This record gives sequence, structure tokens and C-alpha cells, in this order.
Amino acid sequence: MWKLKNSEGESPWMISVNNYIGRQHWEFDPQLGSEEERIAIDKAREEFRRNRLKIKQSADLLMRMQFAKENPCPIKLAPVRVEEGKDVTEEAVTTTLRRAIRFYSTIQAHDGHWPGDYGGPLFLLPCLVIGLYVMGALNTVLSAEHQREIRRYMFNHQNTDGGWGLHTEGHSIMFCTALSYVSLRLLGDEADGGEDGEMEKAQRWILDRGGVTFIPSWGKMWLSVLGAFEWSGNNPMPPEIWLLPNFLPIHPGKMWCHTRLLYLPMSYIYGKRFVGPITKTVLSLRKELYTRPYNEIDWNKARTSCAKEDIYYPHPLIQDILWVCLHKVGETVLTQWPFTKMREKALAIVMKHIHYDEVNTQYVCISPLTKVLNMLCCWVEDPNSEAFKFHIPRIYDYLWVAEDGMKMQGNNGSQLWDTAFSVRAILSTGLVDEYGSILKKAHEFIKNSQVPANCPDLSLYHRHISKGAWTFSTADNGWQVSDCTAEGLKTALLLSQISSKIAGEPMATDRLYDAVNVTLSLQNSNGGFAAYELTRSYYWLELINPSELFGGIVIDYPYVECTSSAIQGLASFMKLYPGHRKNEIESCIAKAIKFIESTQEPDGSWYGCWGVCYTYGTWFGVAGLVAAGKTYQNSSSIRKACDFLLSKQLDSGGWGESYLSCQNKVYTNLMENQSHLVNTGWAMLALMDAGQAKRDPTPLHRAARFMINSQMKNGDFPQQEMMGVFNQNCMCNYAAYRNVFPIWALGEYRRHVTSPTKVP
Ligand code: LAN
Repeated sequence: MWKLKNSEGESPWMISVNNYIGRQHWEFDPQLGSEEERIAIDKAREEFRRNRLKIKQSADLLMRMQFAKENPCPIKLAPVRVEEGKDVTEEAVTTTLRRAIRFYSTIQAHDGHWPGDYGGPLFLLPCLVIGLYVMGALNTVLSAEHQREIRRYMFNHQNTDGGWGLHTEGHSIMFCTALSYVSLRLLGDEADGGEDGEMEKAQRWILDRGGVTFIPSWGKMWLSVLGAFEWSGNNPMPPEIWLLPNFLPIHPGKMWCHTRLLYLPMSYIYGKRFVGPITKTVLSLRKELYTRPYNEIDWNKARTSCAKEDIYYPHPLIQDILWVCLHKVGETVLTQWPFTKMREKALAIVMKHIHYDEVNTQYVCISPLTKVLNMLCCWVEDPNSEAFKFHIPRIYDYLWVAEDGMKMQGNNGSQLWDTAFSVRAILSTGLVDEYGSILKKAHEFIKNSQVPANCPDLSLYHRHISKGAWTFSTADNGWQVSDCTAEGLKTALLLSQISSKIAGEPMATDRLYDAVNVTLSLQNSNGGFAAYELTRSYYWLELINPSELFGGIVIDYPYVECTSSAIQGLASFMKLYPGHRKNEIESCIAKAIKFIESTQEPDGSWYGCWGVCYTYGTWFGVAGLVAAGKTYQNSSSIRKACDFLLSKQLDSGGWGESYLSCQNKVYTNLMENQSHLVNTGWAMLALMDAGQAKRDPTPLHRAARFMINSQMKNGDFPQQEMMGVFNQNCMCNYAAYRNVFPIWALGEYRRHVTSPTKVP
């Protein structure tokens, strides 16, 4: 049976800055589990498979079963139902909350964080499989059990038309269909395999759309690495870009760190024109994936082809002109003597940057894709290198098993983010005395997860300071994120105000100062906060976004979410430490408010970039303004935001927003106007922040009724559509949100609405 391990790392080929705290990985133990437990797991898998077309998200049941066994905690309180037309009583809310927190406490890990499934994107796993295959490491890194779960996952998320979407809820696209098909073939499925002709269906999907010459650029790169596509069919990714002078706006050091560190290893592999061993399967794929013989393909034409299903961000003309010049002239020159010398130099510099990111993230790397590509570069450089050995055990940090199979996650988890929000949710209920032990453990986790030191040679490697920051996941990940830092700070400050007998020792003052220092250092001149670093270049650089699939990737833009969190963190800090950097904090907040106000949409909403979508953005917009002292009475922005939210409330009392909002930038309800617990939570929180309880609590009563009636028998809440997003087009699942936001919103509701006398 599979077992989730938390905060463990045993390999001699591993390093950690904090003894692996927060690390999550799954191990298979054939001895583990009773017959009964195995049957229960199989039942959950079958159930998922049966309903997979209706319910696309797994409910993280393997982890839940494991915790139910480790932390048995039967819930004695009976479930609550509030009938239509009946009032929501304080008792109903309190009982729902007690049941919810009781359940939620059973899925907290011993190290204090809440582990969970951070899956959703469907392009990550195939990249891993292809990468491992060319390195000859498929069967050493992935056991038969791993491979079985990976295949289960892929087949579970195949659409009925035979293709795969960019994420589990998306329509089929060439990128994921071709790469999934290829991975399944590499994992041993035959071209006519699958229980129900799934492989043939997938192949049909690809060939009906002209074959893989129409795959987007990242797909062309992966297929070229595999040897099933020619490098001449790729747009150039010259490593020489790293030799450009730093001041140029297109220097990679000025780009979004994710894009910079993704194109970094890509440029190495491209510069080397690396191709893996041409095996029988690869030769066969050259036949299976194309509509004409491989040696007759017009690679120059293939270079610019892309399936219409895949295009989210079409290349502007100027970009295509740039690629033609680079391809025809640039590459011809750069691959001739004496320019080959320059290429060698560029490749050496690129490799230095790759090793830098590896070492400073304890080989976790900044993202799952960068991880696989960096590992491949290390292997190409030297298959026996230590770096390659260090990479292996950290692969498992990205793999997660649920009843739908094994997936590769968007990050090495969402540990810090979920823990901070979980604490806030529990604090909101006012039932702190009852839940001290949960808070104490979470507090420990937060203290243990702060980044201890800056990376060396910051400017040489284009890194910002990180000492005192929090990452989105673990300290080992090492990448400061502005809002994770601010949310970590705010949560640590709130916990420091609770008796240390209940919540543990407060964080040391100088470590709080460090977090403030990072936060202040991340404000842009326009007042906004980007995610990881300052916005280092111009918005027009998006013109050279080469990825057809993602929007907003070239620079780190300022976001309403990050800016709001920064205000909230700093405002909480200023209340408790009014003497420290007061003027700077005040002016930072004033500028941040201006930024938030300037990004509000005419209808009163904010577009959220990292959650779905206008409900998410608007929650942050309002919370930021309120933290800075704005109110419904003195801010027309807040009034407009409330009108917006109220106009979107559904008949059921909830809110339900589709991921299409993110793509199309138009508010879109979920299918059949379904309500979603998480959107409802965000809308309720924003409205309560803006004083809705005093003006007219009716919409809040209706929303609370929806929340209460949605609770499951065991105190859990149902998993619904994914509510996380990145780069406007790809969804990811925040498994903790289904528990966090009902608790948080009902907690606030309890304090503000049903028992207002208890509001502190
Ligand atoms: C994340 C996840 C967390 C997210 C928030 C903290 C919620 C946000 O407020 C700031 C941005 C951040 C940190 C973020 C950035 C982009 C990430 C890392 C991700 C969405 C998780 C996955 C994504 C990463 C780029 C995925 C890898 C795929 C590529 C296209 C490179």
C-alpha cells in the first residue's frame, strides 16, 4: 500500500536547510495495510474511474484514509441542516465549525502542516516520463508500482474524444494529448492498447489534427529530446542570450524567474541539440505521430505550426519575424567557427546558473519542469555526476498519489500557504481555546519554514534577497514569494498574540524584522507587488512570449493578491511594532492602496491571477483596502466591490465561478449555475470585511446556509472544481481550500453575524 511520509528524508544524496520539515513524499510498501484497507482503496479508485467524466477532481482519499487510521477521531456531534426559510442559528454555525475543525485536525501532519494534493496540470507527468526515458532512468526512478499509478492517472484523465487537456478540467489539446500518448508508449502501452482502445483514440485525435507537427513549442522541444522530432523544427532558444549585457530589457535576468529558469535548461539542450537514444519505440513513434513519412516532413513549416486547440496566446507578427531571423541567420552564424567558441562559453555559463538554482533549492528546483530539465542537463553534462544523484530523491517531492492515480504536482507542495490560511481560518472562529494543539503545531511549522539566509552572489545570479521570507511550500524550496512572506508574517503575528501556553512561543522579533525587510524590498515603484521579485522589465516584453499556451509569463507582473497580502502583513506588523521602520511602512501601504485602486475593474471587481478569479481577486482587493483602514463608508472602491459581489450571488445562496473567467476575462458562472464552497467563502469574507453584516446580513445568511448544508457526515467538505490557476490558462488544485474557506467564512460569520456581541 502507498504511504504518505511527512518531513522525512533519508538518502545520503539529499540536503536540507531545516531537516526536511514539510517535505511530502509517497512510498510504496507491499507489506503495508490489511486486506480490508486495500479493498477500501480499490473501491475508491473504482468509484473515481466510474464518475471520472462527471467529477474530475480526486478528493485526496488515500491520504484521508491513512490519516483516519493514524488519527482516529470519531465525530460525536450530529450533522446540521438548515431548511430553506429557516434562520441560521448560532448553534448551527458553531456545531458545523466544531465538526469541521475536528475533521480538519485529523489531516494535519505531525510537523504542523496540512499535506494535500497539488495536482491539476496534465503536462508535467509526461515531461517527467520522457525526461527519465532519455536518461535511461525510467525503471530505476519509477518502480512498477509508480508506473502503474502514473498510467492509471493518465487514463483516468483522458477526455472522451481521446485527447488530454492542459489540466484535468480542460478541453483536449495537442500538447497534452501527444505527450501523454508518447509517455504511455514509453511506459509500455502498445499503440493499440488500453482497455477500450484508448491509445488508438488518442492517436486518432492527434492525426485528425494534422499530427504532431502542430504541437506547441514546448512539445516540439520534448519530442526533439526524445528523437521523435527534428531540432530544425524548433524556434531557436540560443544560450547566447545569457551573454547579453545586463542593462538590456530582454536580458533573461529581467524576466519572471519561472520563465528565466525554464528557458535556461531549454537553451542548454537546444544549444547542444541533445537527442536521446533512438530506440525501437522512438522509431515507431516517428511513424505513429505523423500524417506523412518522417523524412518527408517540412520542418521549417513545422516550426511555426500550432494546433488551434492549443493557442491561448498567439504569437504576434513581430515575434515570428524575430524567430525567422534568429533561425535563418542567427543559428547559422552561431554554429560556425569562431562563433562556436561563443556557444561553448554560453553553455558553460548556462550550466553554472543551473547548478546555482539546484544547490540553492536543495535540488528541489524552482518548478517541476525546471526540475526535470535541470536534471536532464546534469545528466547530459555527466551521467555519473553528483548533481544528477542529488536530483533523484527530490523527484518524489513532486509526486502525489490519490484515488485517481499518481500525478506530478505544480510545485513541491503548498505547505506554507495552506498552513497560514488554515491558522487564519481557525482563529476566525473565536474557538481558539478548544484548538490550541492544532495551532501550536502549525505555529511550529511556520517558524520552522522561514528561509534562514540569502543565497550567495545575489546579483550575479539575478536573485533577490530571501532571508526572512517564506516560500509557497518548504524552506528547502528557498524561493521567496512576496505574498507567502506577508501571509506568513501576518499569521505569525496573530499567533504571537495568543497565550504561549496555547499557541507556543512567539517568533523572535528579529526574524519578524527580516520578513518585513523582504516585504518592503519587493514593492515596485507603482506601488504593486509581483510574486517573487521586483518587476524588472517592461510590459511590452510579453510580445516575445513564445509559449502558445500561457499568458503573462515574460516578466513578474504586479498582482492585486500579492499587493493586498503585503498591506495586510505590514499593517498587522505596524500595530504591534509601531516603532520599526514606521515611515517606510506607511508610505509603502499608501502606495500599495493606490495600486490596488488603480487595478479595480469598472464593474467593481478585481481580476485574480492565482485563483478563480474575480471572486478571488475581489476578496484580496477588499481585504487589502480594509487592512489599510478603508471602509464601506469612506471608499467608493469598497462599495463598488460589494455591489459587484452581491450581483453575482446565486439562488442557492452561494457563488460559483468557472475557470473560464480566468481565460476569457469575463465573469462566468460554473456549469448549471452551481455554487462552489470556495468561491462562496471568498465572497463572504470580502463582504464581511466590508461590513455587510451591519448593513444587511441577509445575503450572508443565505451563503452560510449553503455552506452548512454542504458539510459531509464526517465533518469534511466535498471536493469541487479546482480553484487555483496560473498564467491565465492552467488550473491547479488547492486541496486544503475545501476545508479552509468554509471554516474561515463561517468562523467570521459566527463572530460577526450570529453572535455579534462576541466580536472582539
Ligand atoms: C504558484 C503557486 C502559488 C502562487 C501564489 C502564492 C498563490 C501567488 O499568490 C503567487 C504566485 C505563486 C507562488 C505561484 C507561481 C507560479 C507557480 C509556481 C504556481 C502557480 C504553482 C505552479 C506555477 C509554476 C509556474 C508551474 C510550472 C509550470 C510552468 C508553466 C513553468
